[in-house]
Parts: sequence; C-alpha cells; structure tokens
Amino acid sequence: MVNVRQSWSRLQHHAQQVALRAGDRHIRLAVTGLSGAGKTAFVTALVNQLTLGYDKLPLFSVAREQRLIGVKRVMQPDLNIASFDYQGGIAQLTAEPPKWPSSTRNISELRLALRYLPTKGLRAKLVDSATLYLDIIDYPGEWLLDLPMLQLDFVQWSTQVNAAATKYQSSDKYDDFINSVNQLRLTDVADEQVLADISKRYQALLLDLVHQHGFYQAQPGRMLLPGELDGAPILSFFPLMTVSEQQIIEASKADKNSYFKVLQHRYQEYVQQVVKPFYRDHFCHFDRQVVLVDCLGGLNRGKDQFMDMTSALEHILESFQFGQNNLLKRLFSPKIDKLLFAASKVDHISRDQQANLLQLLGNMLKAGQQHARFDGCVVETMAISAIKASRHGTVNTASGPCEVVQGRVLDSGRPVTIFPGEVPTHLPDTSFWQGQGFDFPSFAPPIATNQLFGQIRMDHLLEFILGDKLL
Ligand SMILES: Nc1nc2c(ncn2[C@@H]2O[C@H](COP(=O)(O)OP(=O)(O)OP(=O)(O)O)[C@@H](O)[C@H]2O)c(=O)[nH]1
Ligand SMILES: [Mg+2]
Repeated sequence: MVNVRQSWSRLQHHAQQVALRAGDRHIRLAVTGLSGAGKTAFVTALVNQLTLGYDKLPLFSVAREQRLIGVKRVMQPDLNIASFDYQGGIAQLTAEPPKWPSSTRNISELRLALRYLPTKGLRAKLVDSATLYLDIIDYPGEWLLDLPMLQLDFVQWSTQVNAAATKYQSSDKYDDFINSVNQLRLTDVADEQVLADISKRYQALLLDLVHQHGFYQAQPGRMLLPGELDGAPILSFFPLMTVSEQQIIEASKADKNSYFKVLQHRYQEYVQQVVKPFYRDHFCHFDRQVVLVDCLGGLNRGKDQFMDMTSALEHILESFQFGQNNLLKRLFSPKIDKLLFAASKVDHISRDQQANLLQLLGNMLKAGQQHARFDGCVVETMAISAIKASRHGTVNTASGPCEVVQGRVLDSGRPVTIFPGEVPTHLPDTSFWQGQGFDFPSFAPPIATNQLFGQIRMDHLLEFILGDKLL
C-alpha cells in the first residue's frame, strides 16, 4: 500500500515537473525601429503599464480576467548586454518639467516576471500560479539594414551604394568624399591614416544625410552608431563609389597590402564580425518582434525621405521573411513566430485619422510583402501610442464638429489645441509635396499626475504579443 502511495506521489511530482517545463516559461520580445521611432518610450511604457497599471489594460485578456497576479522586474539573463535604463526614463518623464527619455545608441535588455493563473492544460490542473519570464530587448533597426551585406562582396556592395548616388549627392559632404576616393590609387600600398581619413569623410556624409537631410538608410549601419567600434579599423572602410569597372579589374590583381585589398578585407571582416554575430547571438534567439514605425515623422520630412523610410522598411522586412530560400534561414535558424509593425505616436493625430495611419503603414509594407514568405510567422499591424501626450476632443466650427488634439508644444510646454491635418492612406503625388507637405506636431511629455502613463492600444498590442503565452 505504502509503495503504491509512494509511486503515485512520485508520478504526481513528475507530472508536475513535466507540466512546468512543457508550458511557456520564457519569451524574448525584441523591439526595434529606425532612430527616433519611439523604442525607448515604448519599452519604458510597457514596463510602466505592466508593473503599475495592468488593471487598466482591458484588451489584455489575462488582465481583464483578473488572472494576472503581479509583474516585477527581475535580473536580466545576459550579463554582456547593457541593462535597459527604465528608472532613468521614468525619472526624465516625471521630472519638472517632464522630458522624453534620451536617445539611445545600442542594444539593451530587461527581464520581467509575470505571475498569472493558468487556465489551460496540465499546468492549470497542477499549479496554483505560473510565471512567464519576459525579456524585452531594444535594438536599433539600422542594424537590420546591414542584412544584404551578408550576401554581397565588397565590389557588389560598392556598386549597390553607387546606384543610390542621387540621394548621396543631396549632401554637400558628397563631393568631399568622392574627391578623396578619386585621388586614391587603389593598387598603392595602403596607409592607415589615409583610410581613416576617407572613412571619416564617408561617415560625415552618412551622418549629414540622416541628421540634416532626414534620410533613414545608411550603410554600414554601425557607422551611424559606432559605439565601442568608434575609431576601430573594422569601421575604417567605405564604398568605392564612381570607381570604374576597369579600375576594379586592375585593382583586384594588386598586392594584399594595397588599398583595394585592405578595403575588401575590412568589408569582409565587418560582415563576419559585426553583421553576422548580431544575427547569430541576438536575432536568432528572439521569439517575437515589434517594429515601431514613425510614419508621421517620415511624412514631415518630405517625399524623398518618406520614400527612403518605406524602402528601409522593405529591407527590415527581409530579415523576417523565413521562406525556405531565405538567406537568414540558410545561415541560422531564426524562430520569430509573431511580428508586429506598429505605427507609433498615434496620439499626435485626431481619432478620425488613426484608421488612415494604419492604412498608410499597410501600404508602406505592401511593396515589401509582395514576394514575401513569412513561413510560421504571424504578421500584424497596429497604430499605437506608448505614452499618450495629448487629449482628443471635438470643437464646433462653422462647417460642423471637428476632431482636434490638445497637447503641449514640445519646446515651450505651452498648451495648444490643434487640428493636425489629414493623414494620407497612400504616398501623395509630387505636386502635393511641392504645395504644402506635412507638419504633424510633436508634443511635450504628459505631466504625470501619478507614476502611470496613459497609452493608446497598448493592451491590444500586449494581447497579440503575449496573450497566447498566458493561457
Ligand atoms: N506623443 C508621443 N511622442 C512619442 C511617443 N513615443 C515617442 N515619442 C517621441 O519620439 C521621440 C523619440 O522617441 P524614443 O523612444 O527616444 O525613440 P527611439 O526609437 O528610442 O530613438 P533612438 O534611441 O534615438 O533610436 C521622443 O523623444 C518623443 O518626442 C508617444 O507614444 N507619444
Ligand atoms: Mg532609444
């Protein structure tokens, strides 16, 4: 009898262990987007809402059903990734006057533990509560723009950059860079100082295109955000724009110490030591991905810049197309099974324009999806605001009621009530841009009355990203 009881309890214990292991105990959620898309604000808000306000997230079923017992920040798993500075972000947002969290330059992460009541499977029968560990990783979307470099050699890459020369020519740094490239005799023995000097000119060109002219794409991506690679020889290379095919043929016969061969080698090393490791060490371990898109900011910058943003999105999409022939799938085995493109900062526009914004994002992505195969990956789009900095209302005008937005001007903090204008559902034609263009507002952060910030559709987003893991 004793033996039967012992074996029964052992069996029960074993079943419990299996149930605990079988359930989803851990998920890695990556958040990306081009510079300024709203990644830091988003992660700060997500942690804020999950830890302090999950009872105010009605579309997040685990919260609505009152099965979420508690959420807290715990120690992050990776010791070699910077910690996401949540406290710093909150301190800025709650300062007087409040400030938006500072711009970030690198990958960072944090871990949350979500304790909840399970409803399904063995887990629900055997345990009173379960914990889902959620790792949130914030990384620059610009890093995904380097993906094509994995399948291009140095000459092919140079040709590709040169094909977009018109964009580069819009910067007055272009001539400076091109003149120095043209003075280089590619077969001569390379001088480190000369390479460093021309690379700096190329970097100045990229920075000018992005920061002064509002473009988004620049390769190599780390040249914009070099971090610990600043000044390292691995970033001391540049594309041979405007160099003729004949010159390349001659240069390829040169000695391994020649400018051409050294540049070629550095390009290969960048691909091997910077691009590949990001995919191998980080990207391949992400389970779910949010890509934030600041469509309104793109429209404000102008037609060429908006088109550049659309093209950047197409390239970002390539990292998630896991069809059989996908380059990444052949090199590594990515496991992202849910991908969300979210138009950010939707609190900048009136309620009646939010559907247009979603349609615009859908149309921006369409071009990139035409030949796409997202095998095993569910793709969704939404329009959200991580931190709501405005209030929506209606004013009566001579032509009837009009939807408006009330917020505070970014620089002065002065309260304003505005009609931010219509959001186009498609890219408008050239004449529209020549005529008026767009001028969507930027708001100062809300004045926090308590530590919890308002949001738009973050509960919907959480349900898509985590709902199935919390059953
Ligand atoms: N009104 C409003 N503004 C937002 C929201 N999210 C971001 N912003 C604005 O967008 C700016 C950039 O947001 P960040 O979160 O720093 O964007 P990021 O993608 O982390 O930018 P980098 O770190 O520079 O790559 C902020 O300083 C705010 O002005 C939002 O939900 N609502
Ligand atoms: Mg940031």
